[in-house]
Amino acid sequence: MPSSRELHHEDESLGLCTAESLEEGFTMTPGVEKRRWSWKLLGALVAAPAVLLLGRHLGASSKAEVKADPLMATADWALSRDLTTDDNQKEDLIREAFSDPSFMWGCATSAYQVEGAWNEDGRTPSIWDKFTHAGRAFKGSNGDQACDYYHRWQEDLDRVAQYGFNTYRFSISWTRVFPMDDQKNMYPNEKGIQFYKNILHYLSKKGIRPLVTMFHWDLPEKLDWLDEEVVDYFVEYADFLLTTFQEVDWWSTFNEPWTFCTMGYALGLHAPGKQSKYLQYQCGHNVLRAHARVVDLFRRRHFRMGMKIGLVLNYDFPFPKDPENPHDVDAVQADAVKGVGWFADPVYKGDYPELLKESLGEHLPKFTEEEKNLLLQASNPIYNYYGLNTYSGRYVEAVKNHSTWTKQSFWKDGEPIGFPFIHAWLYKVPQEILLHLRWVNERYGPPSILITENGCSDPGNTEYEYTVNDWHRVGFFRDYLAKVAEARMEGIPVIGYTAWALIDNFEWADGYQRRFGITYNDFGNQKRTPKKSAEWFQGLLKRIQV
Ligand code: GBH
Repeated sequence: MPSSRELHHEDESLGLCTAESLEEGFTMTPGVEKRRWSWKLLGALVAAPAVLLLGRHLGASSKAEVKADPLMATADWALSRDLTTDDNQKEDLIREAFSDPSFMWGCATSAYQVEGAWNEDGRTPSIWDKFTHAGRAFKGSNGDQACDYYHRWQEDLDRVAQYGFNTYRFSISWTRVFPMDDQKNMYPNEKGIQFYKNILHYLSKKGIRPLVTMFHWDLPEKLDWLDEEVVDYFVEYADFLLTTFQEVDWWSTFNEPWTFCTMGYALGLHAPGKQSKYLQYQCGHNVLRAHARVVDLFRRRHFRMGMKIGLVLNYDFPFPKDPENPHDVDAVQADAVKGVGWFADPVYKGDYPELLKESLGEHLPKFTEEEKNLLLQASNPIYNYYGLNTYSGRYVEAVKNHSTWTKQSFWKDGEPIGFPFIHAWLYKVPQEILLHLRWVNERYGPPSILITENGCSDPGNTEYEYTVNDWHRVGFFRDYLAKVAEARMEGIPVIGYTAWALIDNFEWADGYQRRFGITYNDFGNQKRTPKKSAEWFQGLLKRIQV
């Protein structure tokens, strides 16, 4: 991999990724560098309308070369959009809006997705070991080795530093540090603890702030989110973490309860693989109880000034399928209340939203008065932040003009809502992050918002050359960040942004077929290569002087 000096040298041409370079990501024609430079020069000289025309022309002339790509029809559509705005202006905007040196710039991983070493040094199995060993992930893949980060973490953290980030988000593997025996007793595991101690020590040496997730889906195999006892177990585990890792100031309890409850208990596509109509609400209920109790414990026993604890919620903000239809417009609100409000209303308002109560009736569990009070404490502005994960945009429509029965889709009139990275769910819609931030800010007024995940996979093509020259990802980050910049300028308290992910990793049910990293990983020999997007971040962060 290039040394930091090589990267530094190269980044001179990287901070400024033009529309054409993005286009090159799709065409893969040689001579990228030269054309990019001339484009840059041109861009500096001509006015916006001329740029636009030229861009269109370039887009059209490259059509023949990319015919073979099945994504071309839509890629062309997405590019014509990208070419209508000036990338340099976006980067100027980003630099201006994020000049505050205390802004947290980071990248992220999660334990099961990168660590491997699934049965080493006393780690006991989690529901994801069980699920993948039963062959439930893509092509029977699993996280047994993953990125072998358990043994290679140091070179990976060197990269976090080299790229210029001041923050690193990762999760702790519950059963590595606090395994469970056959009688369901949990006990500290020295070797597992040491692994994270080493990481924390190394990060502190490098001046990188750790942002630690207690739970990113790898539940001990013997537990189940449907049983109430899981709440006590989680509180005991969290108490152990807060006691053992006092060097950590920034915590989050859960990553994406919507996802692990819905995918794990309604759709059955994630561990533990159950399918049902309503069990996800039982899961969510126990997660919320556990969250409230852990924050209470944090407040009473572990809090020092400057410490933070939050919940990380995912959502992709929708657009009305027919903006002229008021029912579709209302459907957007209903969708957001059902998607975000399911978890955020209890934390910021002390109970589930009325809409959810009405539509689910007896299928939605109820909080006791005591639980409601405890939940409200979880959003105390002294330590609370809102952790926001977001990726895609969607259309929603009201079914039979009934705004609370919503249906989602990604296409309209034969066109996708944005460039499709994963047809099932990931489309590039930068505007959604702005609408999403506004909605969260207005409804909950959190003291601060931390964007804990944002990023994209490769759009189908996983060849090495294409994957490493990931201009599509540069374009994704740049466009979303420009929207976050707008949000900052509107006064929305976004205090950090951590890109998903530091490195290509085990993408849950999708196995290794989806690469979300800014660092390429060869899963055969575990050799890492920084992608263009990593170099782009490095250039950007150098200019902002993080
Ligand atoms: C995040 O989830 C996770 O936190 C992270 O671990 C993961 O690597 C990353 O995103 C990339 O996926 O398969 O059509 O049923 C993002 C939210 C919610 C997106 C569930 C995918 C499944 C859609 N995810 N969704 S589908």
